[in-house]
Amino acid sequence: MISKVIDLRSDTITKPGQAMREAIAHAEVGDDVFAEDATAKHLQERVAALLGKEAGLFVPSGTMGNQVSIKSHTNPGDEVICEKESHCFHYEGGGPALLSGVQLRSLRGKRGTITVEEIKPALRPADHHFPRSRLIVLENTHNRAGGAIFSLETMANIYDFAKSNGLAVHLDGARLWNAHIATGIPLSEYGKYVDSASLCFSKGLGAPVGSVVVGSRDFIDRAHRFRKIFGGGMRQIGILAAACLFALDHNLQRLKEDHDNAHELAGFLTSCEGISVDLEATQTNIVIAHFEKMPAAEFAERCMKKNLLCIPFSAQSVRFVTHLDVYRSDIQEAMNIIESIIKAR
Ligand code: TLP
Repeated sequence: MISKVIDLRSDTITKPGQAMREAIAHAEVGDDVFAEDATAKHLQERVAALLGKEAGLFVPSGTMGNQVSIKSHTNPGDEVICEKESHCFHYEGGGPALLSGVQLRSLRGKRGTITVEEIKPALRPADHHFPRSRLIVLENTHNRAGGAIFSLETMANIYDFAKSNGLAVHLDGARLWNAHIATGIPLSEYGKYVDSASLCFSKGLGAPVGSVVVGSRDFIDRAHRFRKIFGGGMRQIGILAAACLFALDHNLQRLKEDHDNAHELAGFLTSCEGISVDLEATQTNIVIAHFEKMPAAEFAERCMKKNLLCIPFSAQSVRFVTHLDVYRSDIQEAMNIIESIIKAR
């Protein structure tokens, strides 16, 4: 018998089930470049309302969501403050330099969080020698910090500081849904302390494609133009937006299961000799395990041979992500596999 592959590489790997495919099949569509796609409009309005913002814009990916936002907030030569481990700094191919002509000022945070105390000294003086500090990008939940949640209070302090210093705040909220479910804090509360946010549907919510950027009407007008320029103006996108609407209706509340599964796995991993996990950072669906004795690549390779997939995240750390195609029984099996690998060494 071929055993199931337990794929914990990312929550992006989920496949749409039958009911989501039905929703896609029945979507009302139109040419979205002519703003005629009713399903996309509905999704954009709904996400904007959830975040308490005036308008929303469907984009094909989280990366494009961040990049059109950075472009819409800045001018070439500006400086953007972000956290050292943030997605826009690490994983977006140098997009801010390439597409917006801005330089990133990355600050060493703690568990993905930066504070006003850390941002203050990084602010550039108003002097023509310096770039213009223009934008702060936050990430909630924080991918490389193991799904850690950025506290609302810290976000509020940063927003106040940004407003008194003429800066905008963008939130990479690819997994803000997870922060919302884990804390019970309404999305609209998070929305209060940012000028724009990008939320993904292709991660924990399980849709095949799509993110929505939200902000003021003016901001979304600018973002719309840059989406077109970046090649993200698409036509009958209602078939994608329908999957996102389905995901909102059916897959949001269940994120708690993913968080419980991640906690179960994290607890087990810390009990293994030579493995540690920052349990305080493990607040949602991501677990980053640090290996004292085995290179991460070797561990991931051994797991793969036993049909357990995970991603080496650095030389000594591995990332596991739980999602809707992973059940508690799979987590149990994953723990058995990991135990056997550790014992065999
Ligand atoms: N993250 C992916 C990889 O790129 C690492 C993953 O598997 O986690 N913001 C955050 C916080 C993200 O984690 C990601 C994707 C994105 C933005 C970009 O989203 P996409 O992949 O839709 O461009």
